[in-house]
Amino acid sequence: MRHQVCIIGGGPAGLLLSVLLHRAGIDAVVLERKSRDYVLARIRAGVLEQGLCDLLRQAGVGTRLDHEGQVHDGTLIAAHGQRIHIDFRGLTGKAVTIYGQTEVTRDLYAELDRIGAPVIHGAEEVQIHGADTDAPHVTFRQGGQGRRIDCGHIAGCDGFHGVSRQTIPAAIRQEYEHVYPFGWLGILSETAPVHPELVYAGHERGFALCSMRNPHLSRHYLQVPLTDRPEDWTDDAFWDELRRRLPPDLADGLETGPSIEKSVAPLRSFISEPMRWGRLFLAGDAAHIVPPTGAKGLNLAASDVHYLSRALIAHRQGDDSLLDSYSATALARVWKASRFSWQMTRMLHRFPDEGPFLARMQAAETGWLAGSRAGQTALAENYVGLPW
Ligand code: RFL
Ligand code: PHB
Repeated sequence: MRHQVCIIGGGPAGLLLSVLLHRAGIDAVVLERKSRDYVLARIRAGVLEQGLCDLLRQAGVGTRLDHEGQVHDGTLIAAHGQRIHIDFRGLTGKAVTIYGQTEVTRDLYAELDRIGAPVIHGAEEVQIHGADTDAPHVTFRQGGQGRRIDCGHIAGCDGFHGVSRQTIPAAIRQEYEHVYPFGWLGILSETAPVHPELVYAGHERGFALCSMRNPHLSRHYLQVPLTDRPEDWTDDAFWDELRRRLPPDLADGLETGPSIEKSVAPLRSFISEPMRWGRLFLAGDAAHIVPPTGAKGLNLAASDVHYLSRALIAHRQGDDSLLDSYSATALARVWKASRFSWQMTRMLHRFPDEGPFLARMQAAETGWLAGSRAGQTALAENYVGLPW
């Protein structure tokens, strides 16, 4: 089998890249280890920057987003006794859109079906060969049978645990990692959001976030020790703890109900450089992970895909300059978003191993933010997304 581009991983990065390439007349195949149902059952990000929304429209998958996505002009930060409304629209002229990653993925699959672009599910033991040569190929097993794809370029969109990054020799790879000493316990419930905007709450008991997917579906998170498992938390215990961490008026209005999903995710910052080795290009979580506090994971995957798709399109027209600058261009944005996610995490969580000094620094930071238009503008500018 031969395809111009072989995309490893059928998460949002791989699927979006495939749609964009096909629209430009480039033939790409996606290899995904799991089933489509499995991929669509994953509950993840919910906040889309304008850049990602525009890219989805450009990919021809913006219709449902424009109907069902909720535009949020601001967010509420309730921390250390302060209640700070960050007016994205007033401070930056931009907003974010609430639309679940699951829905983005569903729309991308529908579009790939419509245009007849191949996605191979159940691809096991994927291996990349000759990425540093002019004739790379990928092998895998499907239903017990060995298969091979010859291609011009390979896009490694297979997430943090994928094979693509590991294919780059260790001597070439430089990895930067910061692991946080806690995780987020998240639940999805068929309840009304507690507030029209997202609420980021910093409390001495730990961080909490009230998010949503639509007016009848809420997504809430609590900072928990890394040792906690979802089954350690009953729904009642979750709601009780969330109430304790919210400002009293919001806690009083909190609608509770049974959880329909519950999971714990560890928090880490991770960046692997470079994002290119020969004809292999990494995009999304395969190259970097951010803690979810700044809602940047999915959005960074999208900016990588934007840079990579335009570089592969330029290559077909005989121009390799964008492929050559891909890694540096993508990483420059990745580092800035990682800094923002790290700083938001640092400002709002309880760090169990650090003493009262950090707590006072956090209080000073939120106190400053509450009274500073410059501080709020800086936060808003990063939250709505730095330019691509
Ligand atoms: P994905 O979504 O991880 O997709 C990678 C795909 O590659 C497949 N795969 C392989 N396929 C073939 N062969 C292999 N060897 C393979 N290994 C893996 C996987 O099955 C999968 O389908 O990466 P992508 O496309 O780069 O997208 C990135 C986003 O998914 C990610 O940044 C965000 O979801 C991060 N993230 C969150 N971001 C937010 O902004 N807000 C959130 O609330 C939020 N919650 C989360 C998250 C990430 C999580 N992960 C990865 C553990 C919650 C979780 C649990
Ligand atoms: C979510 O809705 O899942 C969500 C929103 C904002 C974040 C992280 C997750 O910062």
